[in-house]
Amino acid sequence: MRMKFDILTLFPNMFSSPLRESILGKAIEKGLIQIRTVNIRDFTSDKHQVVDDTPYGGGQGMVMKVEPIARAIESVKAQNPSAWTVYLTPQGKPLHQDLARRLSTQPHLILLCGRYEGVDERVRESLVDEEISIGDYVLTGGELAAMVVIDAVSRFIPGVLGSDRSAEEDSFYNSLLEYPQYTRPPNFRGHCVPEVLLSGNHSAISLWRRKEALRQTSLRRPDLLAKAELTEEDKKLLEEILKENFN
Ligand code: 4FV
Repeated sequence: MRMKFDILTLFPNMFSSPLRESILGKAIEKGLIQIRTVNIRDFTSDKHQVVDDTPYGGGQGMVMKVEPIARAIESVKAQNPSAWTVYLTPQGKPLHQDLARRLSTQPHLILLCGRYEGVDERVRESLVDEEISIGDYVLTGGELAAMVVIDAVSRFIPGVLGSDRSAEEDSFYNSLLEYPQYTRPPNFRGHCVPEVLLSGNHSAISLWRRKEALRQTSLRRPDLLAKAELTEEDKKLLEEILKENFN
């Protein structure tokens, strides 16, 4: 399974290094993912290569023109009509692990990066399949959001995380936060690693990890706990945690 990402942007150089390092860099070398940038300015038709204009009705800032974006999307879809087009915008669906997993089933994603006040509404009406937001804040451009999507989605591609690992084990898997992680030294300035983790008793270790994942989630993201499918054992562990909180 190979996944293709075509990134429509006015700043293709932003993608030169971040996606070439570490796990994603290796995934590209192994041909597991392919990342191409498409410069929207190359699809202007005037000699000044104008990509933005003032908003009808007045107001501050500039709006990205529809024609260059339409031609850019159509140039990619001419090679693959089934490519799925995503516009990164604060008005989009919040990105979360399940959405990233779903997007990873698409063999070819077109990621449209906005700039200025955003794109002409007719782009969203007729050229975009889905809108995604990486968070409730305003960026100067959609490029960083596109990188976040590529990173989160690529982790679901078999072989990207390395043979033994799968994104299925991650945080947010069945929507609990990760349990605490430790490594050598066993004692750092008097702060010791929990005994159970040094015990080699794997059932005790996984029970401890489940309990700590529940504790972290109840403390930091009770909203996630409300959505999690909890087993009877989980509920017993949560009672213990609540008792411990009051002792
Ligand atoms: C954004 C976000 C985001 C809005 C105006 C680009 C900027 C500018 N994209 N999640 N948050 N985009 O802030 O995806 O055009």
